[in-house]
Formats: sequence, C-alpha cells, structure tokens
Amino acid sequence: MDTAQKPTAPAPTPLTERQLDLFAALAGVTTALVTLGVSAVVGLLFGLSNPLIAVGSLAIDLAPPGVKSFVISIFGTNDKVFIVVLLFVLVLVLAMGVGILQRRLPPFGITLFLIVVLIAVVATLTRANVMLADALPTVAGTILGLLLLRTLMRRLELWRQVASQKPAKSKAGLPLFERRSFLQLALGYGAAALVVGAGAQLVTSTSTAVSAVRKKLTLPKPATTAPPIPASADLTIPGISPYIVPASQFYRIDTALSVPSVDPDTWKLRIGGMVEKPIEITLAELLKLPLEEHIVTLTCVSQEVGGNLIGNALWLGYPIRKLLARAKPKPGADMVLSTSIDGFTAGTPLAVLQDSGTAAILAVGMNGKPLPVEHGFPVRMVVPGLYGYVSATKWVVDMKVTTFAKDQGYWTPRGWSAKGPVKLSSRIDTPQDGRNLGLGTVAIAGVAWYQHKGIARVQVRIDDGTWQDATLATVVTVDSWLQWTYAWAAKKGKHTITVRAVGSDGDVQTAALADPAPNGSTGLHTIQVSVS
Ligand SMILES: Nc1nc2c(c(=O)[nH]1)N[C@H]1C(S)=C(S)[C@@H](COP(=O)(O)O)O[C@H]1N2
Ligand SMILES: [Mo]
Repeated sequence: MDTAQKPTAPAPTPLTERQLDLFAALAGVTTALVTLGVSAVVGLLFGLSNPLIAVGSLAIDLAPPGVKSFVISIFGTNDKVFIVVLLFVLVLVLAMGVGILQRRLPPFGITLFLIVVLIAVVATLTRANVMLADALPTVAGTILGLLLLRTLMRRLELWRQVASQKPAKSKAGLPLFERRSFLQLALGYGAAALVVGAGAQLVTSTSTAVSAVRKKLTLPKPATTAPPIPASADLTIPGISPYIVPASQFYRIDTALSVPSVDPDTWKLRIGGMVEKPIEITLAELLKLPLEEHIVTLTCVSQEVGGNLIGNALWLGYPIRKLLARAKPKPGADMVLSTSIDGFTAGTPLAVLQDSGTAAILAVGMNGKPLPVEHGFPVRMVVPGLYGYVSATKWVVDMKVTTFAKDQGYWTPRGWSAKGPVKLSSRIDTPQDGRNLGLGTVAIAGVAWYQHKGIARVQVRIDDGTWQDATLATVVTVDSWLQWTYAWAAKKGKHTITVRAVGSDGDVQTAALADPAPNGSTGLHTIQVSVS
C-alpha cells in the first residue's frame, strides 16, 4: 500500500431527495439568520425597530389572557426571554419550510418568506410610537436574505446536477467543489449572521445610550422629604424583606419585550382630553417644580397569596393632582387614561388622582436615583392603593382625562377589572415553607399591607390554635407595607403557620381563596415547617 499516493476523488454519488431537502432547509435557515442579523444591525445603527421584537410584542398584545398568565406563572419575570426564544425557534422552523418549498415548488418558498416578512412589517408599523422608517431594518434584511437565498438555491442545484452525472462524464473532484461551494456559503453566512445579529441584539437590549444619559442626570433635592425611617421600622430579622427594597431586587412587570429607551431631552408629557386647557410639560420643567418624596409600596394584581410581585421604595416626584389642576378637568370626566411610550395604557379614577390625601405622583426618582430604565425612566406614575396595572404607567408620555364609559386600560379587555384597589394582605417571609427548624424560639416574620388605610394588627396562628397578635414594626406611612414578627416557642413535630392582617378600618383579611384575575388574589398565606 502506498500511503503517499494522492487519493483519487470519490466518484460523485447523486443526492437523494432527503439530502436535497436537508440542504434546502439549511439554505432557508441561513437566509433567515442573515435577514434577522442584517435587521438587527440596521436597527441598532439607526435606532429603529427590530422585526423579532416587534412580532414578539404584537404576539404579547394578541395573546389570550389565559396563555399570558400561564407563561408568567411558569417563567415568572423571565417570560420575555422565553417568548423571544420561542419566536426564534418558530422562525427557524418556518425558514426550513421556505428552503424546502423553494426547491420543490418555486416560487412558493419565496412567497412564504415574503408573507412572514409582511407580518413582521405590519407588526412593526402597528407598534406604538413608530415611523415608516421603522420598517427599514426588515426591508434591508429581506433584500439581502432574498439575494442569498437565490445564490444558495443555484449552488445547490449545480451540486445536484453535477452529482447526478455519470462518473464517466464528470470531471474528477467536481462534486466536492460544488458541495464545498454551497456548504461554505450556507454555514459561513449563517454562523456570521448569528454572531453579528445576536451581538447587535444584545447591545440594543442593554440600551446603552439611555443608560449613559440616565447616569448623568442629577435629581433636584426634594422640596418635601419623606418622613425619616426609624430603625424600628426595619426589623432586620434574617429572611424578612427589607423595608425599602433596592431597585435591583424590585419586581418588574410589563408588556415590553425590549425596555423602551426614552430620551429625557425630548420627553414630554401631554395632559389632554376632557380638560379646559391641555398642557405639555418637559422633563426640565418637571424637575424645576417642588418635588416630593413618598414611600409607597407597589403591588401587581397578579400577586398570588404569598407571592413576591410587591416592593416598597422611596419615590421622588410631583403630585399629579397639581398638573391636573392646571389642565382643569371638565365636569363628567371620571378617569385618566395614561399611556406609555410603548402603547401600554392604564385607567385610573380621576378622583384618586385629584385627592389631596393621596400621594399620586409623576415619579422621576426611585431610592435616591433617577428611575432605572426598566422601572420607567425618565418618568412613571406611582399611585398608592391601586394595583400597578391601573395606575403605575412606566415611560408615561400622555394622560387623557376621559370616562370609564368611553375608555379602557390595556388589561381591561383582557379579563381584568377596570378598577383595581389593592386588597388587604399579608405574607410570611421567614421561616420559608418546608423548612426544618430546631427546637426553641423561632422568629416568624413578614410584611402586611393595606395601602392608604393602614394595618391595625397582624395575627399568627399555629396549627389550629387561636390567633395571636404579632409585634408590629413602627409605621412610617400607611402607603407602605409594614413588617411584623412573632416569637414562636416551637415544639417538636410538623406545624402549619398562617398569617392574617386586620385593617385600621376593622376589616379582617379574608381566608376565602380568590385567583389574581380579575382584581387581585385573596386568601391567607400558610406555610408548613417541621421542628426537631
Ligand atoms: N409601560 C408600562 N407600564 C406599566 C406596565 C406595563 O406593562 N407597561 N405594567 C404595570 C404593572 S401591571 C405593574 S404591576 C407595574 C410594575 O412596576 P415595576 O415593574 O416598576 O415593579 O408597572 C405598571 N406599569
Ligand atoms: Mo401588575
């Protein structure tokens, strides 16, 4: 055997139909990756919409309420990553179809491709706050994608033809060359597009430009400060929620697939609708007004009994009632429909926003810093006593004075009540459910809230015992949650611990179970522990 002998080119073997389908599918996937990659880069360069995000956002808006709560319940606040991944996989499957169809039944592959693109363009242009130019990234990606698809299909066909020739007729090595020519292009462009596109997407989603502007913004000193937080308001029991939740740990809920980046220099809030004098205010103007600090707990209506879609923060802002007073609502109005730059809306009772006893503010600061981008930078609403979905519009740009009869907030047609006052509730933070504890005194502790009204008492029940009063932390404001603790002399065995709160109006937290939909869960938070 002569190992130095040059290997002869293998005789070309004809490609089977299955192989041809496989390579056509590969061509389709490469086409999709290049289309998306080019769109992502063009979108990043010009600050325009991205088709994947646009379709995802449209899907979120169109999803039936059941699907949405299902996704949220499984993936929690990571539901956004899940949606993007799901959509990406769907696009790749469609792309395989495009390739196969284009080989077998041209031009139906391209037809399918263009239908998907059309959906993306429609999704893009029907998003809030878009211009015609927002279709540009998709169009640019589509043109390059189509050119590539045509080239790939030609090379595949060439490979097929050459490979099916009788060995005698074909030049030695040709099939190898044709194969390489197709595969290099398909795999090379696919991989490059994937890397570049993912990179562009990553840069876009971290919205560096706005973050940089945000870091430079300095908030004015409050004209009215929040009451000081005495040490006795924060029990600092291991495992209890901190009285003020750091922004980095604060729950986040919104329909925004990519966090809206709002330029504070061009941000404006319009107040119009049923008013005598529509007004507009810029951020510079807002920051010159005497700002107030308020400690307010924010809760999501999707909060399950014992859940963690709740947080307490120190907000800095300007009372909404004072801006409304300038605009002068007309008689007959009973709602303010606030709109976010991303199209989300909330319907808040006008009376709540006009009430001088309610700290409803247009917030610019959270815990001493400008609002984090994902919590509504530069300006959001904070209204104590109402669930976020009817009051806490982030990235707010418009307030329309109107009526509940005429207008609806985002979630109302999706199965949630038009009005959403926060319900009296309480939660055990420590010990955690299912824990094994040692004998002796155990500090059971947690939080309770009855916003705007205040908590009178928190009571703990061990197994079927009587309700025992817990010790309450010092009340700073009725608009925030209140910590509580109960020293339990733990006895051996398995135990059930239940908590309930009593409001300052005498209302006792109900044990009756209710789902979050349509206007907030009820029931008592109960945990099981074993003591040994
Ligand atoms: N623009 C916008 N604002 C929004 C929402 C949204 O989806 N979009 N969700 C609301 C809901 S349901 C809640 S509970 C609060 C949550 O605010 P956070 O993310 O700062 O905790 O924001 C509210 N404001
Ligand atoms: Mo919410």
